[in-house]
Amino acid sequence: MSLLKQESYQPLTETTAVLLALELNLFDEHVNLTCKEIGDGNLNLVFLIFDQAKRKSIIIKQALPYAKVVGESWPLTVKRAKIEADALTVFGHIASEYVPSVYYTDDCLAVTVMEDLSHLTIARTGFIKGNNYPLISKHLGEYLAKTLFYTSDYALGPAIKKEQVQRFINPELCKITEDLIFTDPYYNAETNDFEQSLQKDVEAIWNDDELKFHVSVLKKSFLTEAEVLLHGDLHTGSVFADESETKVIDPEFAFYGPAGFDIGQVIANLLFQVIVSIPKRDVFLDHIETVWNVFEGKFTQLWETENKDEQAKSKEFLEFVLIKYFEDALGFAGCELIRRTVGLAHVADLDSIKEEDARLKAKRKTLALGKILIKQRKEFNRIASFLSLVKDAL
Ligand code: SR1
Ligand code: MG
Repeated sequence: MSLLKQESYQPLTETTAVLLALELNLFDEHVNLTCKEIGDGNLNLVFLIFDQAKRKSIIIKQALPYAKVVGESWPLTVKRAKIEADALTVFGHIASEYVPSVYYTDDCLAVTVMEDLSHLTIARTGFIKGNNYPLISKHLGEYLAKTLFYTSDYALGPAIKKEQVQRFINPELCKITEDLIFTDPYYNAETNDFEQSLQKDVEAIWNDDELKFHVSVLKKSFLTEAEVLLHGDLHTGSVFADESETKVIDPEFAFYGPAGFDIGQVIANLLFQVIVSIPKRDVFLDHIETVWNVFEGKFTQLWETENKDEQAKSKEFLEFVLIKYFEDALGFAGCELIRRTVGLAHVADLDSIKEEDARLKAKRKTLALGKILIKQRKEFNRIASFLSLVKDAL
């Protein structure tokens, strides 16, 4: 049976995933392959296929026609597999050192066959275990600068950029973000999921009109500002790392949106460790500072040397753009902090704290910091003043 000749979607099993790998000639004939479904994300199947004899392995990722985290009652098309494959290709050209290699994609089966990164660890998991990845923030700063500059009007020119905007229209996954990040946590939505003991804290959010105004402003930016091609879900579960290497995976939420969104997700997901990991607080504050400083330095260099818009090259305009990205990033980071505490999709940094009092304390700090970032994002236009606020607030 040929999986490649089929013209209809079917979910793979560990057996059919091996057949697909063989049919693609990614391993020698008659090889003995093992396969394990290892997906632990919210949406997809992930098969690790391994040739024990040659110690060679690949990943086959397949989109399911529903959100795995909820089940078949939340249908989704599998179009996101094409968005992810296309985004991996674009980001791979721009920042190959930080993106897994793609070997094959199939829009009908909704699969992406790619490099196995199991020699690395998911950054969130490593951080929770107490590992530090000294280069991760430098790498993420560079990744952000390259992907956010090279996909912008200033690198592509407006005509090609508009073609790219069209290619990456991603309404289904944008709706997930619009609902889960910008809408549901701010009213008594069915999708919300928070601890009973936080009821009063969450109600205070629902009743905070000033906060909801600012979230609407940020949501408007997410809905309407097609600045750059975003990864769209750049949390520490989308990053593999070790001491020397960093790879960004899973760009199925990619679309043209405000640059500060990806930066803000990185900052927020490092802030979870600032909040929960008291002995290592300074390590993660330093990581945040490095992400921004490396991003700013590299983005400035690209802006000055590769900008196609002569008029936009002025120092004043670059400063205006960077301040906007920074303020947006803090606002989006605040939204990420709140939604991971109140909304449907949580993070293990907080939920894995076993002792109830400590966990609730961490979640209350997360909510408080989230509110400050959203409401006061325009008050700190420098990374140092932002970091000193974080230290004071915690
Ligand atoms: C239904 S999907 C829930 C969350 O998982 C993804 O990784 C995104 O963060 C999304 O918000
Ligand atoms: Mg993902």
